[in-house]
Amino acid sequence: MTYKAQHFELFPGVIPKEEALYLGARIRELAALKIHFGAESALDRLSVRSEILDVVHQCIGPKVWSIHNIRPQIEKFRSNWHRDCSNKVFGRGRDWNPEVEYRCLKVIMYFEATNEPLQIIPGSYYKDLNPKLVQPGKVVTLRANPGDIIAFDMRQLHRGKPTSNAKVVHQLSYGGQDHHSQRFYSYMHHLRGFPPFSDVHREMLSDEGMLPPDTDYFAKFPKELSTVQVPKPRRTP
Ligand SMILES: O=C(O)CCC(=O)C(=O)O
Repeated sequence: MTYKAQHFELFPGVIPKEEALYLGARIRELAALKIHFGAESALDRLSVRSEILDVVHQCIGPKVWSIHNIRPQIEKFRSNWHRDCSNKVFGRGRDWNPEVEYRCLKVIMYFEATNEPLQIIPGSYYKDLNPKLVQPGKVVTLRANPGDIIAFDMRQLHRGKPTSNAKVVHQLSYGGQDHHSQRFYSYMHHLRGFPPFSDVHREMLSDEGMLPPDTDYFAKFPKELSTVQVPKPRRTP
């Protein structure tokens, strides 16, 4: 089924497997040297890579901003069920207004993956589903290989599944050029303290018309602060 139908989709072979494995190895090398992954501009370039943008446009339409990237991760463990959107509690906040299309998209790029690295609860982008009460048969488990992408609506409940070897992933977030994206961008960068895009990265995004404004959304709409939960600032964003 397509993204349009279910608000998530696995896109196989978006970048060639050899390239994915090369980038995965490079990420491991940098991690071993304790070098910040931001130093690797090949990863920043993925944000504007045409094959990845084709996927993004298929899912959420043509005019998008790049709203956040999480540094590449090397991990093996399960994460808890969660939503990535800024209004994490179902029905609370503007992310849940059914009259305004929600177009914030998480893209997980797999460089190395074994088994089935991600689970999603379909329908949780519009239904108040409690993961503890969802029947196991209603959970979708996705398999991904190096070079594959899993893209999903940020409101969908999802969790990383443990894999036999550590998976190496890079998470990219995109959104329509609208207030949902401004809110998410501001939630991550102004409230949660993730660093801004580097100058080189900003230039790349700007050239593609994909650089969001650096507006502090919550300074403009302070009442909406009551609809978001802000974890303690991260020490190593
Ligand atoms: O562990 C994973 O691969 C999923 C990560 C995830 O769910 C997240 O960071 O939002």
